Amino acid sequence: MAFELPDLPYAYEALEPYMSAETLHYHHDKHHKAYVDNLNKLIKGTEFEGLGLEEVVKKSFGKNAGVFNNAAQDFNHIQFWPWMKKDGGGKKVPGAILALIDRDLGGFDKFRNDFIEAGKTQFGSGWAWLAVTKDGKLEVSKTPNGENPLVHGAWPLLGVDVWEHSYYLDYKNERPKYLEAWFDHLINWEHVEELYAQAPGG
Ligand code: MN3
Repeated sequence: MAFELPDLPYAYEALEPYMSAETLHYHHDKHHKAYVDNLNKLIKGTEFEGLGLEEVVKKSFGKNAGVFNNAAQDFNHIQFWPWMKKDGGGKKVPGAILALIDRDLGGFDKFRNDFIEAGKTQFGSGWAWLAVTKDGKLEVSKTPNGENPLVHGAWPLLGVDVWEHSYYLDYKNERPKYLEAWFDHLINWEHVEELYAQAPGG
C-alpha cells in the first residue's frame, strides 16, 4: 500500500499570524507531498515496499539515501502538523511532561532556551528535537536534513522544522524569531503527551 499525504489537522489560516496560510500551502501541499510521492516511487519493487514508515526510516538510514531522506521527512512532517495548534505554546505543558523536563532538562526555562538554541545553531536545513532516549530520559538535540531521533535509538516527542521552507515567507532570514514564536504560540503540548505515551518501552 502506498504512503499517503495526511490532511492538515486544522484550517490553513489557523496558525496565523505566527505561521501563514501561504507557508502552510507550500509546506504541506508542495514540500510534504513531494516527499510522499518520491518515497512511493523510490520504494517500488525494493525491500522497503510494504514496510511501515518507521521501519523504512530505520532500515534505510545509512543504506539508501534517497529512500531515507524522503521517508524520514514524511515521518517528521506527519508529526510536525499536529505539533502545532491555534493558541498553543507557552507554559501550558501537561504536568507529567513538565515533571520530566524538571527532572532531566533543568526546568522549563532552560529547556525552552536549549531547544531554541538547538534550532538556531543547526547549520543549514534540519530539525531541533525533544526526544526520549531508550533509557527513558528526555534530551534536546538537533539533526541535519531529514535525520531524526529514531535513527539514534530515541523516540521524538517534539520537533521543529528549521528548513527555510518552514519560515522564509513569514520571517525571511530571521530563524530565531520563527523559533521563539513557534515555541511560545504554536506548540501543541497534548500531542507531545500522546507521543510520550506511545514511546517504545515507555
Ligand atoms: Mn519541512
